[in-house]
Amino acid sequence: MKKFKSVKDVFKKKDELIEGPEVVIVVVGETGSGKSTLINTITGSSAVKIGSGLGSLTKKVEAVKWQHDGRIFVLVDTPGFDDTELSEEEVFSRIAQFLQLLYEQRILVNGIIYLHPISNIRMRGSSIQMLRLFKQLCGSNGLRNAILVTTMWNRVESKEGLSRQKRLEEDYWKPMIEHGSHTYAYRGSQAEAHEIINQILLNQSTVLQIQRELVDQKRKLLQTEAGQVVDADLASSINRMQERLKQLHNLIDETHQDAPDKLAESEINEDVKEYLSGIKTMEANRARLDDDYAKALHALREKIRALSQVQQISNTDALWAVFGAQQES
Ligand SMILES: Nc1nc2c(ncn2[C@@H]2O[C@H](COP(=O)(O)OP(=O)(O)O)[C@@H](O)[C@H]2O)c(=O)[nH]1
Ligand SMILES: [Mg+2]
Repeated sequence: MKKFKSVKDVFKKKDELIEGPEVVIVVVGETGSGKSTLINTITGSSAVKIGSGLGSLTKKVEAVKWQHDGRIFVLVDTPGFDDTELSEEEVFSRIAQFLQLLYEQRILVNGIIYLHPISNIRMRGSSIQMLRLFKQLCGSNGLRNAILVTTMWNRVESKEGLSRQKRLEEDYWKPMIEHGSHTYAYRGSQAEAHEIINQILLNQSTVLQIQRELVDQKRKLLQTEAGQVVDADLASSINRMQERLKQLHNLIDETHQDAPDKLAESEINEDVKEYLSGIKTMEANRARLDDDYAKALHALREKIRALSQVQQISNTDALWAVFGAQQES
């Protein structure tokens, strides 16, 4: 006689992290680093739009389904943290929403690709910041599934590129490599893009640190390690603006004492107004971030639920659909 499963077994089954049928690969990196191009090269299509170099194109987290070698891949395009229109916290929030919804459905991430243009002459402050955020998104376990990929090799002299790559590996990327991240110098061919995919297929799929924090530990967005990085950024931007405001006030005093100049004074006053309103907006955004995140997440969950009911598809397929997954084969 077939025995019923014990309650414990049923629960174990439910909570078990099973490797889904899809291989999930998330692509991140600064705007213009070639994220969308890489995804299109992998799939051999033009599923995602490529930037012209002015401003950024991918505003949303965008999933592309791709069938290859009898497997289904989901390649996830993301906006850069340095987006021209979206704030860093908004981009972070959108990526976190996607990752949270993914893990709520117990879908694990197989690989996370971090793109860095080798054509960048120096590591800019924003690149260092982005790297810091990336490390905290992944956490030390997740970093094993990260591939740090340099792009834009045809924009640098080979020798120079190699010396920059060496510098990255020995310096900025070192802690990540020590945690098991791989590196790849990507010169743009499809064969190389598929090598990156093959490297990812060797990974055991993983839960990223931010997913554990948001879902298992029920932390608020700003209380996650990555959230703390973003919050510190926000705080320092506000500080910088307040410093500038102080300087403007001093300037007004000086202008007033030296030679009262109404025109100069009113111009400075305009600047003061601008800074004040900028500071106010940033402070309000910072205070609202956790609530906005919860609201956006709730709306997305509802959307997924409704779509799965209406179209009679699984929650997972509805999740892909909500994030715009188009089928590329
Ligand atoms: N030279 C060179 N250009 C690239 C490479 N990858 C992308 N591009 C170009 O860089 C620009 C930005 O690429 P895109 O994929 O939209 O970057 P994203 O913002 O990270 O998605 C586009 O004009 C691409 O054609 C590359 O490996 N080498
Ligand atoms: Mg893009």
